[in-house]
This record gives sequence, C-alpha cells and structure tokens, in this order.
Amino acid sequence: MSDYREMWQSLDMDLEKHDELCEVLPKFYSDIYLSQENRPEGMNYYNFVISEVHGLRIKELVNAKAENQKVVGTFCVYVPDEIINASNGISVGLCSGSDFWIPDGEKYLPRNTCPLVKSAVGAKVSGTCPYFQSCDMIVGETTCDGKKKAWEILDEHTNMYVMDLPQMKRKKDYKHWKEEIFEFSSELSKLTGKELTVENLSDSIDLINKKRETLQKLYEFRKLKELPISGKDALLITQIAFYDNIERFIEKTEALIDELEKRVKEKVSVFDKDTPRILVTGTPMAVPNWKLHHLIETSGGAVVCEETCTGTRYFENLVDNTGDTLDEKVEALADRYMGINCACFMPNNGRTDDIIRLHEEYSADGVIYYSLPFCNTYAIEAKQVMDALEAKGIPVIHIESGYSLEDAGQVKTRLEAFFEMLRG
Ligand code: BJ8
Repeated sequence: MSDYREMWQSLDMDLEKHDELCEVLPKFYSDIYLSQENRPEGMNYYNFVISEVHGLRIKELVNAKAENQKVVGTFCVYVPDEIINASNGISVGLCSGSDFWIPDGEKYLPRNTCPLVKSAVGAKVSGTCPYFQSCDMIVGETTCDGKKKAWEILDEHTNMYVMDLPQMKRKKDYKHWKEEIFEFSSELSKLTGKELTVENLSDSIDLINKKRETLQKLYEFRKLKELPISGKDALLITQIAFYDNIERFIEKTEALIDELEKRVKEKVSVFDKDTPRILVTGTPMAVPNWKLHHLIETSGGAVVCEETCTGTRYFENLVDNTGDTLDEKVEALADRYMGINCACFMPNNGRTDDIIRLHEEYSADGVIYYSLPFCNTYAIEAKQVMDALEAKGIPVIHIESGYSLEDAGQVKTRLEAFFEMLRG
C-alpha cells in the first residue's frame, strides 16, 4: 500500500494502533483467499480492493468530501442507500467484522454483547477505522437491543442519526417506515444541501437496482451443478458491494460474470462433483469475517448461497421505480425494504419460507444456521427455522461462533461430521 499516513492523520486516526491492524490483515487475507486454487482471474479486482481497503478507497472518499459530497455510514440493510445516493451522499457499510476491535468495544459494552456490536463501537472509539473516521453522519436503526444501546454510546463520539424501524409488518408499520425515510431524507439534505427530487431519486433507484441485478446474476452461477466460483469469493464480492464505488463495482462484477460464463462453457468447477452444497443462513458476515465460509470450504463443503444480510437479503428484491411522484417512489422504497426478513421482526415466518425456497433454488444438500454469540434474536429464531426445515426433511445444524479463531478446530469437527452425513 502506498503511504497514506498523512491522510490517516488528517482523519484523526491512532496511527500506531492502526499499524497493528494493517500488519495482520494481509496475512489473514492471503491464508484464506489467495490460498484457493483455480480462482477466476476477475477476482484480482477484489484482491486489489482488499489490499487498498484502508488506502485508495479512503482517498476516494476524502477527495469526494473535498468536492462537497458527504460520507454516510450504515450498519443495516434496512437503511435505504437510494436516499443517500440521491442526496449527494456516499453510503459505506461499516463493517465491524474484526476481532481486533473487540477489546476496545468491551471498554464500553458488557462482554456478553454480540461481537458485531462490540466491534462497531471498538472501531470508532479506537480511531483505527478510516471509514468511521471519514463519515459525516452515521445512521443507526432500532433493530436489536445491542445495536440500540450502541448508538447511544456512539452518539458521544460521532454524528449519529437513528432511524426508527418498526418491529412488526402491519399496514401502519409500512406507513411508519415511509415516514421515517422521508424524515431521514430531510435530515440528510440539511447535511448535504441537496433536496430529494423525483429525478435524483429515480436515477438512484435505477443505479442501485442495477447493482442488485448484477449480484443476482452472480448468484445464478451458484445454482449450477458445476460451481465456477467458490462461496468464499462470492461472499467477498457481496461484502465489497457495501462500500465500493457503485458504478465501478457493477462494471468489474459484470466482467467477472462474463468470465464465469466462459468457465461454465469450459466446464471449469472449483469443487469436486460430490461436494456437499451448503446454504448458510443467519447473522451477517462483515469484512473480514470469512471464518465460517473458510472452515466450510476447507472441510469438504461448498457454500452455494447465504440467506443473510451479506447475501440474498441485500439484493433479492428490486425497488419498483414506476411511480411518478416522490411520494410513490418513497412508498416503493418502504415496500421493498420492509420486505426484508430479519429476526428483529415478529413474527418473521417469511424468513423460514425464504430459506426453504433458497434451499431448493440452489439445490443445497444441507443448511448451516449461523449465529454470532449473544445474538438473541437469531439464536431464538433458530428453533422455529430448524423445526420447519426438519419437517421438510432438510438436514440442518446450528453453529454459533464469534470472530475469534479459538473454536475453529471444534467447528471444523462438527462440519466434517455434517458433510459426512450429507454424503452418506
Ligand atoms: S436486517 S440482521 S443488518 S439488524 S448479529 S447486531 S441482530 S445481536 S446485524 Fe442485522 Fe439489519 Fe437484521 Fe440484517 Fe444485533 Fe444479532 Fe448482533 Fe445483528
């Protein structure tokens, strides 16, 4: 990475501590990603993005800020990127997938808090994440208890804005979310100086729909018998979609899709034919949380789909852009986003239906229900989902695992036994 120290300093980062983080990531990435054989050439772009994750992309953000754009950090797939983009903002998903930030998070939160929440707080308070440091506004949402309390803590360190997400999906809840989107938009326009209009919202809906369609096309390859791309690589691409420049991301992913088409014609597969095909469902996997996919794919399985917020929940449904007025367009946004099935809602039967449907669409042999430790909503919902899957004869196991690699051996043993059973 070129020398970005001056830039990091201007973002008020703790350089010494940040050096420690920069030291571990390349080796970690190389062990997990570069060790894969027979990867598509097009993955070089995503390797490059990761190698410059705290460098070039941050420089782009800093340059955009100098041109009067605003950087808006988000944590949840309910927060509509279309509004941010239409208001001259740049949306960045704040990853919070690293173990590195947990000790700093624990200075503010009890140990028995979900690692994603601790990592998010730790990343900000330690001053070691240039994405957090670049944000002009950070948008939280009222989802789980851990996140809600974390927003109060972060509010003391940054410009926080919280969207009030309903917990049910009644007619009045859709209406409420629509109003929340309007309020968010007016708050944003105070920050950016740009009002939401039919034209700029329409363009943003088209652009972000295009990104979703690109990811949908990519995931089509994961439905094939001969898989031209690994689950680990597909996960990485979706993770990068949260903070890369949208147009470039679409262009590079479309180029990869062309390459995958060629691979399919040439019958190139990255797994043996009898490798058990796994659908992963559960809590999101933020960069650099590649642990479960890595363990699955080095224990004899192949991940073919993720029913998570770093998977299908992020891109499955498009926004209807046919409305003529701002009100109709915002209503279409509210409808699309309220269609996401997160365990923070009750009831949440739609998620179980999604898992059963995806299991079939991706010809999965089994399901791994993944939850982060201390994530009550997903852990509690596991029983209902697993009972429904078992009733359909779909093999499923629940793996609860955090960011640390301490339990890797134990998880691997369970995975190997599960795959053996699936093969049998
Ligand atoms: S839509 S999954 S991104 S809320 S894992 S922090 S729920 S204790 S991340 Fe999520 Fe939005 Fe739902 Fe998706 Fe809390 Fe659970 Fe931690 Fe979680």
